[in-house]
Amino acid sequence: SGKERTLAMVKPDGVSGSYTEEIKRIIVEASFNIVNEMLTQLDKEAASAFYDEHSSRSFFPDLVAYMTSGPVLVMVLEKTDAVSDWRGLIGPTDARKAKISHPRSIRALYGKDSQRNCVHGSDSTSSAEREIKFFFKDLVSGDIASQHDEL
Ligand code: YYY
Ligand code: MG
Repeated sequence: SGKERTLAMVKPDGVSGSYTEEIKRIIVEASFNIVNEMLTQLDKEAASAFYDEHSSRSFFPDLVAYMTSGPVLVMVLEKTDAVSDWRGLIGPTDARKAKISHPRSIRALYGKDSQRNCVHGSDSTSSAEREIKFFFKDLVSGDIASQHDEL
């Protein structure tokens, strides 16, 4: 099929703020299929590896501390143009800017600032492939039913 997959995550502020159900409703209403999901807790090593591309940035230590501060919900979303459509739904990185430029985006609705922005989305198809493998090692293609046993 022409369908594409992307990695979505509700970050610690989203889970602790009880926004998960509202975010999942937005996802389903936008015609994404949630093909896998997992509630997990990142440790320092995992958060650092996930955001490795930002390891030299000044915000990195704070980002890792935030990402390890509580559980996250990771989801694999599928639809045509999943990567760009999910990025469009979540809005700009800085939730304060999102509230002005994209007021109906998920980051505008539930995020707080450039760090506590509630959700993640892969920024390209190659990032999506890496990030899906990062969390769901066996979910490369084909049968995904067995993955649900681990929820
Ligand atoms: O892909 P996206 O999440 O929209 O933004 P990135 O520029 O890739 O940054 C990843 C992540 O890093 C962002 O979601 C929050 C955090 N961050 C930050 O804490 N402070 C910044 N000034 C920029 C990004
Ligand atoms: Mg990014």
